Amino acid sequence: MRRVLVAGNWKMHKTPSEARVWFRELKRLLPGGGSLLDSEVALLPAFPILPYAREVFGEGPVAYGAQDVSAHREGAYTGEVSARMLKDLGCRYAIVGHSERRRYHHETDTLVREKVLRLLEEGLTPILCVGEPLEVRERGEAVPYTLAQLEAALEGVELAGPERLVVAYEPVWAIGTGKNASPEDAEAMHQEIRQALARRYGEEFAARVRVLYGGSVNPKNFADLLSMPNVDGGLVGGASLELESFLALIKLAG
Ligand code: G2H
Repeated sequence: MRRVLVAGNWKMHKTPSEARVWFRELKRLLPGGGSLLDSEVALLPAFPILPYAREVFGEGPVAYGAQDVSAHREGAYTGEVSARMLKDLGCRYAIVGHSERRRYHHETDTLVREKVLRLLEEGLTPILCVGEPLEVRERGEAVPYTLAQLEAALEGVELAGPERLVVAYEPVWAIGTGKNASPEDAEAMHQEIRQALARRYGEEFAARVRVLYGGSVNPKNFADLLSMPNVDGGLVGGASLELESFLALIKLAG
């Protein structure tokens, strides 16, 4: 019912020239250039790389998108990139609310919600990141903390369909640390997220929204995570940077 999504969040890695070579190689190595996969593959590189993603992948099966978007539509906002610009570049997705943005750029739930709205207005699908820091998990408050982020980002947000939203559960303590959540812990949180989506959008709708896991996904732990009924793919950082490991993840996703 839900197509597995393997999304590579490159963060601030690779130059445009490096990425262009990498994209061509990926396309060459994917079965049918990606058209023969059951899963969906998406690449989320830094903004200056996006024109090369369009050049190589165009409107083909490999999707691409951005790691962030402005909360504003247009105007005097130096350094910002609008959803309209991303749409013009052919982006299907953009990450919002990644914990690195929340932490280093002080992004609030209110801002994250505005970004979700800007993306939806332009027909892009937000990959909405939620997840708790270690101290919150240790206090036993991971679920309410994560669901509060989810609820705040989706407050009053109407979705034209379940494919218009992807949620990524990324426990902060698992990001780039080599320490992933256990498949059971991930599944428990994904169930909570889906139930919260069901309360807001209805059971049937929520059953079709993809919920990804993110945080130290690698070819060794991905199969176990994917075997969980509510884990619909991965938002992958480090392991998406090398062709070999990214291809291995895609193979596991089918
Ligand atoms: C979590 C993830 C990608 P990594 O941030 O969103 O990165 O797989 O390196 O933990």
